[in-house]
Amino acid sequence: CTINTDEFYKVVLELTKSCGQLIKERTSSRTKKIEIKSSAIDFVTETDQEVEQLLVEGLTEAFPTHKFIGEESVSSGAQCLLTDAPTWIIDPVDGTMNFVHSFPHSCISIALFINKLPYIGIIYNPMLNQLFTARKGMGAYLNEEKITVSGTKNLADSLIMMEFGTSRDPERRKVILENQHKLIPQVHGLRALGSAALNMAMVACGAAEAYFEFGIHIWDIAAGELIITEAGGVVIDPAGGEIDRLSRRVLAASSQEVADQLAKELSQFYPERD
Ligand code: LIP
Repeated sequence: CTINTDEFYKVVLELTKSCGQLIKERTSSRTKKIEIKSSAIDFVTETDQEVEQLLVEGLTEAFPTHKFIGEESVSSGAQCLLTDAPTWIIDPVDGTMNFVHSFPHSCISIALFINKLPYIGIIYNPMLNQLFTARKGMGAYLNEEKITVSGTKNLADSLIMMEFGTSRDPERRKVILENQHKLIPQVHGLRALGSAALNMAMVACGAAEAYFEFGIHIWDIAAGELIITEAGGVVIDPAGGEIDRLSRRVLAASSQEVADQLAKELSQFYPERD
């Protein structure tokens, strides 16, 4: 049977928009309260925590049986468990380092999974007023205008998004540098917005051809996956083959062809699973 997500979508969209205003108001403040998480360059701010709490409270009030995987709840000890139950997967501020520096590329990333599959995906950057939305089988949108991937089929014609991550692990750094070294002479260019979700949104709207990263978590990519696939792109494992959402690895692209060509070039890194 088909699942009607109208009410879920209506509620989450309102909550996301109002939490976005909070992020926007706070972004230029020079006195953000910052704490360190997994490494000296992995931060959480009081805004991350507050936004996650507001989203979880609002959604729980509307849908008391729904489950959650939230970045900040998991880092304070909650389990990262994806079951068949309707589950909201939340990154309250994706691009926290950008937010800390008032670099205007941070967003709320929120997705609803049911039976372990994405049904709703929203990525909202309130600083630049970019609202990316998708619902299963209903297409992808930027500020209510339909978007599609660029359709590029050659790696040589591609703009590639990649990241430096929030870990200073030397092995990971080596792989990142190897991949830059290999790709620079083969593609149009490399970019890093500092937010997995916004990198994926760029692929979805045809502004970039691919994005890959090792070390992300399911909350960084959950909404982006649906937005990209609804826009006509693909999301796979960086070594090729099906995405494993808890493996902390992702490759998203404007076409299967670009995805396969990129996967073949990449040096691989396998972080510890979630
Ligand atoms: C960040 C990602 C970014 C990645 C960082 C981090 P956060 O999410 O969006 O792409 O490089 O490792 O995971 O911590 O700002 O929500």
